[in-house]
Amino acid sequence: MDKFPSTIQFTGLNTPIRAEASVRDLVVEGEIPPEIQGAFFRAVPDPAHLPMFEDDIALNADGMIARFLFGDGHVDYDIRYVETARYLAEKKARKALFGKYRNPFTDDPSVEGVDRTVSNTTPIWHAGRLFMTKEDGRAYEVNPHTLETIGSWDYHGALKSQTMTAHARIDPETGEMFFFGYEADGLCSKEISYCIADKDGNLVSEQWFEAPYVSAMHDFVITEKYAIFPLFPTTADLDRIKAGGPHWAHQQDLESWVAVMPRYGKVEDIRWFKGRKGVSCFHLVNAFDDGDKIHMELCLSDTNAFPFMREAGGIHCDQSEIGGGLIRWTLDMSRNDDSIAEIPLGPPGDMPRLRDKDQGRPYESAWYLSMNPEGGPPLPGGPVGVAFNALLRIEPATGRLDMMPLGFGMGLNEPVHIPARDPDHEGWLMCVVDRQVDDNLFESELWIIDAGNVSQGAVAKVLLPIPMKAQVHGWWVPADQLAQARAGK
Ligand code: V55
Ligand code: FE
Repeated sequence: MDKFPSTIQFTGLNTPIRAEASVRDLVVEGEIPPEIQGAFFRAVPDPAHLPMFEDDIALNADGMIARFLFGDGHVDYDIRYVETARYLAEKKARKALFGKYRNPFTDDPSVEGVDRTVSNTTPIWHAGRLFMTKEDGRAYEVNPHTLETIGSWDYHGALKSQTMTAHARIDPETGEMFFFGYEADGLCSKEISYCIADKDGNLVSEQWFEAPYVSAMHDFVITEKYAIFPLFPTTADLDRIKAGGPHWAHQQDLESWVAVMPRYGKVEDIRWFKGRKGVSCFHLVNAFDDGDKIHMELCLSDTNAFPFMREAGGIHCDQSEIGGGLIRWTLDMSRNDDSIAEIPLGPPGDMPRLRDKDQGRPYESAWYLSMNPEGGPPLPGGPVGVAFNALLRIEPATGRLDMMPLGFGMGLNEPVHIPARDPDHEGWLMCVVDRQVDDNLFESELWIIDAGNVSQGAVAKVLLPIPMKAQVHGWWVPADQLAQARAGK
């Protein structure tokens, strides 16, 4: 291959940029609220080399860690590759050696046994350390000050699971981090690990249980009482993978499941609830206890949102035809049946953002990305292939919905939430907004939005002088926590 493929996975907002860069003193339009002091870390998949296969996908690209650093009226930007074992092996060879997404049988034989995770999904901050995560492997620790990679993270040798989710949940009161890993002991294993790290970052619990099928378990939720693991029927098959095929295929006629256990309990006490057939969900907003009931809010769709996961399962439909919405599932722990009650809360969308303090608790509002019916055709890019063009604020208890619609030719990436000092103020959201200016040419800005008043639009915009490739997830770290960080000391 002598050029990047001309598919959606490598064009539009997915156009490889590959530049490690630093820009100081970005130009700001409007006034950044002075209480915004800290770092907005972003995970950006960007292939360092031409891929081995023409049909490669954005989820398979090397992870870059980007940071917008806010302090004393200045905003600086940095982006660096996460130097995974895979990145370093390919850097040395000056070409791709790892083949298809999550298929080691397509790799160059020279890298057999080398950790093939790409750390491209979520920057996670816990106990003064920054991690870059990808659900097919362990996290990599990154120095939050220099963005240098420190190395693969195994909790000082304590972690047995070979994988760790990109969606950990941190309890706002105890400071514990709850997480899991699927395919915990190898490719296509049904083993799921469930782990707790204490507020100081020590692994204090790791238990394993078996899934009914190997599922692409992207996210999970906690409440004050429970840990809750939803499984949707996008499944892996070792024979298919050995034959060089795709890791995942969606199965429209298979049930979804929800595994529930006391969050400090034993995996032997797991109760399984049965969900609708064929549905798919990558992200949940939150979950909380309500007496004996558990409510959980999911960005649910009728089928898998990723075209290549649908097509591998023989499902052919247009992206715009997929139904779904923000849905509440309720499980009744006092009843002796495995059914799930369901009510709609909002229009289809994804990339939800919750205030950190609301994790696992009843909450008044949250935000997610959706489509503006008047925004014109969506910008091409991102892992699914189309960018969202509206930001929604929802109040699950009242049903109130507010929208920040974007105009024609614009798209946005997942926001982070920054709490305000004033307890009556909902805080701020910050997200990169892209605008198409020419054929395959985009300009981006970082928008700061009043979280309680999204329909008003941005209160300040940071102008970005270099192109931004589509982000996956982000994380906000306040300045005082950064200053106390261990790494780099
Ligand atoms: C997702 C993202 C991934 C992945 C699997 O958003 C699922 C869903 C960025 O990588 O590998
Ligand atoms: Fe995700």
